[in-house]
Amino acid sequence: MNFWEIGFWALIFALAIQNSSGKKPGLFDRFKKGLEKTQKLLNTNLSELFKTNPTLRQIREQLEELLITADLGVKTSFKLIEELERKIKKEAELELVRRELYQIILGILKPLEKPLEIPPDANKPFVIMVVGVNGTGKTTTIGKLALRFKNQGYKVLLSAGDTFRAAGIEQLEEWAKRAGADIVKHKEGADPGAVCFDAVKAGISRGADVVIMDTAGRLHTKTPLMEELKKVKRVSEKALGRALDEIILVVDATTGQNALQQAKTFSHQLELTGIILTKLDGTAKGGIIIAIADQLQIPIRMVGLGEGIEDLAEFRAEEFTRALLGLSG
Ligand SMILES: Nc1nc2c(ncn2[C@@H]2O[C@H](COP(=O)(O)OP(=O)(O)OP(=O)(O)O)[C@@H](O)[C@H]2O)c(=O)[nH]1
Ligand SMILES: [Mg+2]
Repeated sequence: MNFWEIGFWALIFALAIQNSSGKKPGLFDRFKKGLEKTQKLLNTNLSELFKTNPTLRQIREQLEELLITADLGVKTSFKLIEELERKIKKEAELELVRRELYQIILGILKPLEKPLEIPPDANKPFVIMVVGVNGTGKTTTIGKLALRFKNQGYKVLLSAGDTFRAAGIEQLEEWAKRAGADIVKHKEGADPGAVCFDAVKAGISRGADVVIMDTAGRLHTKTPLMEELKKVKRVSEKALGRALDEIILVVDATTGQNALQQAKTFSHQLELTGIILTKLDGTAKGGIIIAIADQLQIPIRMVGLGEGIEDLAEFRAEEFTRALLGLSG
């Protein structure tokens, strides 16, 4: 081989290695991994059941139990089964049940698929307020979103609006550093409205593309939190001179039906534009997303699939439902 041939083959080899090792897993694979527990719960039990040549009634009973255990909630589970019964009248095979379930679940989720993006014609800065009860993953999700927007080429500014929890400000600062975003903060105990007012003003004067506001997360049953959040919203809108672009509720999938309750309460109090569901990776209760979508019709924007900064995926109904039901990608 001459010099050029060696060079050519070395290049091909290098490209092949880069392709095989540097390729990020696709959305379906990420959902598949994240939804492993819920998928196993549904599929292992269904497969076992079908080995016994079950009657339609047995299928119905077992499926009812499984869907409720996967946290679809009684109402949504019944609705699913009723629809399934309309389609499958005589003999049911496992594959047929799974395919029909896929279509029914997709019918619920697809209309609510709306990943969180900054529209090309958005006013600058695009302002996102993040709310939710304590510990659901708001601050972590803001860090993940900051990186996502940063990677899309946007200038990102974070607002340390959780002045209530000790170390809440430092935690957001840490995420800002990791994501390469700017931050506006006051001291612990400061008025969160004032922090967010300053952050929006800073976003305008510094030419930020997006401002993401963290907020405190005491229990949603306490009125003062809702009142405080409404005030933060009012004050930020005053600074912005228009309505906020997004008010996103973060709910923790591992809390199952509580997550549904939180979504109900928050949507009554604030004009939510969407939900981000976190901690799908650690739970067999991934079905909660279907219950929320079915009963509240609030768009599902993103899902959290781990604690790392990259562990945030846009919600896509087809990939999600396939992964949930153990169908191939
Ligand atoms: N496994 C997993 N853990 C997550 C995810 N998102 C957040 N967490 C973890 O959940 C815990 C709480 O996250 P935070 O971001 O502090 O939650 P928060 O809503 O800001 O909490 P408060 O500020 O106390 O209201 C942390 O340990 C996070 O690492 C996720 O998608 N998957
Ligand atoms: Mg927080």
